[in-house]
Order: sequence, then C-alpha cells, then structure tokens
Amino acid sequence: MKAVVLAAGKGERLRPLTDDRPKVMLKVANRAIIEYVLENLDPFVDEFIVVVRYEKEKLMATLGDEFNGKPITYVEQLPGDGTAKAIESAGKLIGDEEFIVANGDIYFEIDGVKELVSAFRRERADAALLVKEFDDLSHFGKIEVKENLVTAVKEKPGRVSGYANLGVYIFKPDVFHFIKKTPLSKRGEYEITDTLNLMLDAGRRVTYAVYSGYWNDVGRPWNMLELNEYLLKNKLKHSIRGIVEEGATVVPPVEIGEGTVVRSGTYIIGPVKIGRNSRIGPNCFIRPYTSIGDNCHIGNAVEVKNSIIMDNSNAPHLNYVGDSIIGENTNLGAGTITANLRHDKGTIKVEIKGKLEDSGRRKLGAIIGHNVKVGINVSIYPGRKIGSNSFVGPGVIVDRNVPSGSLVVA
Ligand code: TTP
Repeated sequence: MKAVVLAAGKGERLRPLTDDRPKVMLKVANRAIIEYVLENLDPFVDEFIVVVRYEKEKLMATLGDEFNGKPITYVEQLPGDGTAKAIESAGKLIGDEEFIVANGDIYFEIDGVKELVSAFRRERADAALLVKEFDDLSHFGKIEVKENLVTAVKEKPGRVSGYANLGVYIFKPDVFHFIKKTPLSKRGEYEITDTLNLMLDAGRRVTYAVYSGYWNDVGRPWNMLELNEYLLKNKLKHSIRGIVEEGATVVPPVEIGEGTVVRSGTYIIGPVKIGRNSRIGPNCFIRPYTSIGDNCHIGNAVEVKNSIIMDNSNAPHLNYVGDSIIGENTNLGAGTITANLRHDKGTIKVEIKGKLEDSGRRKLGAIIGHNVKVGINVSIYPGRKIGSNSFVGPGVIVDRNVPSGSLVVA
C-alpha cells in the first residue's frame, strides 16, 4: 500500500515560524513534524508520496528520497487549494490499489493506523476515516455515524460533542472520480470532507475507526508546545552522548546529543532533549519540557522552561525563556526576558492570521522566528511574535507583534 502525505499548505497560522519553510518541517522535540507521520505510517506502506508546493525545495532537500529505506516520491500540488486538490495531485502515482492519506502536520500513533486498516478491510469499505471523540467540535469536521458506517461529514458544527475527523484516511482509486466533482468550499478550497459527502450521496461504504491515543493538529504555535511536552513526557529515553562536566546536575530523563558539552554548575531537570554540538552553561537552569536543537548556546545565568529552541540559536547570558518557541539562527541579547504570565492570570491571546485567538493557556511566552537578532535587555510580553529576519534593538519592550523583516529600536 502507498501513503500520500499532504504537505503543500502554507501554514499561515504558524507564522513567523513558517515564513521560509513548510510547517511540516518545523522541529518539535528536535524532529520534523512530518517525520513522526512517516514513522507511524511506515509499518503499513511500501512507498511514500509527499504532496508539496509552498517552499517545496527546502522540504525535499531536508527529507531526501527515502525514509526508513522506503522511497519517497514528491509530487507538486495541482493549481487550486485544499486537501482534495492535494490528494488529486497524487492520482497518477496511485495505480489500482487502496492507499492511505494523512495530513503531514498532525501527530498520531501506529495504533490509530492499525485500527483504520482493519476497519477498512473488515467492512469491505470504499473509504475509511480515523476519528476521535471530543467535547467541543467547533474547530473540527464532525463525523456522523450509524453502526459501523459514516452517514455524514459536517464542517465546523459548533460547540457540540462527537467524533472529529483526524485527517487520516484510506481510499480506493475510485475517490478521484468524486474529487473531480468536488465543488469549491466557502473558504475557497477543494476539501476532502466535501468529497466524502459526495461519496456518501452516491452510496459508497465509508467506515471509521475510533482512535483513543494522543493526537495533535499542529496548526498554531501553542500546539507545538503541547506536542513537545507530550513527546518529552512519553517518548524520551535518558541518553547522554555528549560531555557532562563534573559539578553539573542532570536529573533523568535527559537526552544529550554527541558533541554537546554541559558545563559545571548547570542544573537540568528532565524531561529535556538537547541536540548535537551545543554548549550548555556554565551555571544555567534548564527545566522540564525543553527541547534545544543542534549548535545552540545556552549560557551563564540563563533559565529555560517548557520551550523549543531550534538549531543554531542562542540564549547566551542572563536570559529567561519560558513557554516560548525560538526559531533557527536566532540570538537573544544579554538580559533579554520573555514574560509568560499575565498579571491578571488570564489566558494568553495570540494574533493568528490577523485575529486574536485565545490559546487557552495561562502560560505562554514569545514566538520568535528565524534569523532574528534581539538586543540586550529586551522585554517581550506574553504571546507576542517577533517575525523572521528582524532586528530588535537594545532595551525595546515588545508589547506588540513585530512583523518579519523589521528593525525596531527603543
Ligand atoms: P491546513 O492546516 O488546513 O492548511 P495549511 O497547512 O495551509 O495551514 P494554515 O491554515 O495555517 O495556512 O492543511 C491541512 C493539511 O493539508 C496539511 O497537512 C497541509 C495540507 N494541505 C495541502 O497539502 N494543500 C493545500 O492546499 C492545503 C490547504 C492543505
């Protein structure tokens, strides 16, 4: 069986982290999101087809031509937006067999795929969907069912409970016939949920499997922090490949990559993951649920908690980084602090595609893009974004978002 992985989206809700790369390439717990997808599909398939468009060269160069020894073929999305259009783009490579489809930006585990494949076979179905029960489906497609079959798919049905569509499917090549007939949706996309309704209208057997494991749709920055926390809490194995100097304390589980040096006086409380060739300390404090990439420098008197710091980035002197995401090649000046809590203890709102959205979190720090230089003694308000390729001068108080490519001085 082949797997079609959808990775052509622009990931606008994850700006500025997606300013220069597809969202599936963003690393959570030091691994690209799409790699978790491929890994969990791997036992069921012999080939991957990845549908690309936005910043495709970067993804292709990073992911390469194979995964776990199985070939990856890239196909460019046909003109037009939406998941149905993305699946249609893989049509020529599919042949006569059924195939799995998964969004490339979600996290799910093998058990879900196992259940999905067995439901599809047991029901001799034309299509199968992975679903999960949620109390509030306002952000989801609702899957209505009767016994073992799906009866309807309703987009964003409001604050009702029920089964949500998780973005993992099995189709027969017959789906392409219905994709061709799928109309443009209200948001201007060709959506696979509309295709499914056309299939149901035509009497096709669409079944489902209920997934009880962990799932995350990594659409917004705080979803990356949630997934990071889940992965470190549940998947991390204590492993020290670098050097931990005498006088440093490492409370397991902590993963430290080759070439990384943890200097004396550093205190690390796991779960924490640190990549290769990074310099940690002396005298810094790294608290649980922190991922630090390759070639990073976390220096003297720096505290980091519950954060993602991507490759080649530095918090070198007297910094506090809490509940934050820092992109690649970014440097924080001495004394720069992220605030992660409002004084009124309210939940933190973040601007997503021009609208304020409630993250639902009491603690959320900064979201800083790639290639950013932050000067000394900069204070960043909770939930604020600093766009990629920006320069924030010394002493600036970042109380509003900084667009990408900006120069901000006090
Ligand atoms: P979305 O998360 O709905 O879209 P997006 O990736 O463009 O993100 P945003 O809304 O933040 O801009 O996409 C769901 C999945 O489908 C995801 O894996 C990307 C993929 N996709 C495509 O491959 N092609 C497309 O045209 C669209 C819209 C999505």
